[in-house]
Amino acid sequence: MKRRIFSGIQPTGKLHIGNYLGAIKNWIDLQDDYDCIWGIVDFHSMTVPYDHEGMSSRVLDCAATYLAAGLDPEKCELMIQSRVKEHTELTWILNTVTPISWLERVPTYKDKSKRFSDNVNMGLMDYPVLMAADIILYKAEAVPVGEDQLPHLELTREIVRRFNSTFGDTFPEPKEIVSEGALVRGLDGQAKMSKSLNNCIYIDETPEDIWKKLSTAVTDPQRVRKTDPGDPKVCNIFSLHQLFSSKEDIGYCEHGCKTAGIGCIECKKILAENIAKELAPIREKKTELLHNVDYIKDVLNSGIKYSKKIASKTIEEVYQKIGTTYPFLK
Ligand code: AQP
Repeated sequence: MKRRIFSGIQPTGKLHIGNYLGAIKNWIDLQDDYDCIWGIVDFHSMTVPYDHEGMSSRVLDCAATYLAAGLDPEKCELMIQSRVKEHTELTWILNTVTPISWLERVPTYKDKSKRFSDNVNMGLMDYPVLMAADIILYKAEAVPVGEDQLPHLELTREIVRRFNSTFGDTFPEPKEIVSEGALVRGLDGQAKMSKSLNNCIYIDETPEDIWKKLSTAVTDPQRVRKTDPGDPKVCNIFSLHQLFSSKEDIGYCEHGCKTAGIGCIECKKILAENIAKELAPIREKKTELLHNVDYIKDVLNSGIKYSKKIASKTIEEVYQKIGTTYPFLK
């Protein structure tokens, strides 16, 4: 029996290279060895203001991106969170063992309640509990995530411990599998690359657009003129080279930057070419897939069916544990 893992991405917009490196690429590497369920976590995406009319096309876009990037439905399951109602059912139950104080200290809650201060809703605060439910509903033993998600996962373990000690051993404590592109910064060179921050290179970006975005991206702020030597360690463009470029290109740019042998434009051009080379096949495959929506529909329906089977079994067990089976009704 393969060990099970679950992870998901919220369809808040087109997926970017942070999602690709921090999540999807890692998922592809894991799909041979684990029983994998990859979610499109649409209920999560409702915790900040969103365009409800565009939800359906964002979910479809997300599924097409998963498949185009290399997730193989022969090896893993793709599903939509809201289609497996047990996710929200378990969230409610977990809410009853989760102190509010645990949620108030979550970094993304603090950040998003500042950024969306006119809509600090219960869902935003409850986001980590829904995430815990997503994972433990499938009794997933591990969760592949980027570094930004580690506090959420720690909270999941705390919730599991609280549930198990209150109602008896039910859920395993999920471990993290941290990906290589653990935290991709945005084109501003500061914040995490985020769909909601307009600092992204999207996975389906054309070579022209990749270049347009990189050409104005922030580099080492101390390097004002081409003749100033730069410091690759503080340059986000160099961090991206490490994720997309060959050893030779990385060495060439590192040396050229430190010695002022090359300027930032040349360094960015090499990066733009390397990113475009990696993303081009995904973009092409995605366009092809979006012409075959029936195929995407079949993949999702099959993943939803698979997930529901496991989810309903877990909920049945949870009902036993929490005392809501009511034999007198039978
Ligand atoms: N910049 C990033 N670097 C590395 N990994 C990242 N991930 C997201 N951004 C980066 C990884 O992608 C998975 C889920 O992402 P998500 O879209 O569900 O949530 P998010 O982290 O909130 O992503 P965004 O783009 O920042 O969305 P918005 O702006 O809508 O909140 C996770 O595995 C995460 O680690």
